[in-house]
Amino acid sequence: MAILPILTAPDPRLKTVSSPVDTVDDKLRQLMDDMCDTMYDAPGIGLAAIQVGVAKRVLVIDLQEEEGVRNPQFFVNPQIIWTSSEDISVYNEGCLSVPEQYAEVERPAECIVQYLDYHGKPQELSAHGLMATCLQHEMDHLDGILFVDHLSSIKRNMMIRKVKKLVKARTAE
Ligand code: GNR
Ligand code: NI
Repeated sequence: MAILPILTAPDPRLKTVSSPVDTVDDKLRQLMDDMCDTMYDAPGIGLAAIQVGVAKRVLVIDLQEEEGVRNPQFFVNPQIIWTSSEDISVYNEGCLSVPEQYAEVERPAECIVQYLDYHGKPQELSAHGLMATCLQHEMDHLDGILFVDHLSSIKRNMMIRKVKKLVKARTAE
């Protein structure tokens, strides 16, 4: 178990297109466990491997709907096979790699995703609400996309500038 450092924008590594995982083995489960610890420590409701510098198509989500009850869900090589085209939702998103910045992002309200679970077993999940938003936010990370990339360049640059300042202030502490 380990808490890993989270990369922040504009770290170029966050723009990496992550590679598919070959096999879900103990080494990968170790990474998933560490990602889980890192997500709870942050705290956040999701984390993609690239946020801790590992360019693999792996993510963990725990919406923490029930207080004090942990329910991490692991997604290896996730693929969105369907998104709603009419039904769009707007959510005030944040990101651990863009700390303390929030903005409304429009995304399909529903999606269906195929993936391998913690044990390498193929699964399919039909998601709506926060789960659908979070899944799409995390899957964007696997393709090197941050939520600020969905905003105007003015808003994006402003947020990146604020993050730089924040990170600089933190390291000066
Ligand atoms: O903790 C997080 N909260 C969140 C809120 C709205 C939409 C997406 C998210 S994911 C974010 C954690 C994170 O940065 N995951 O990549
Ligand atoms: Ni994020």
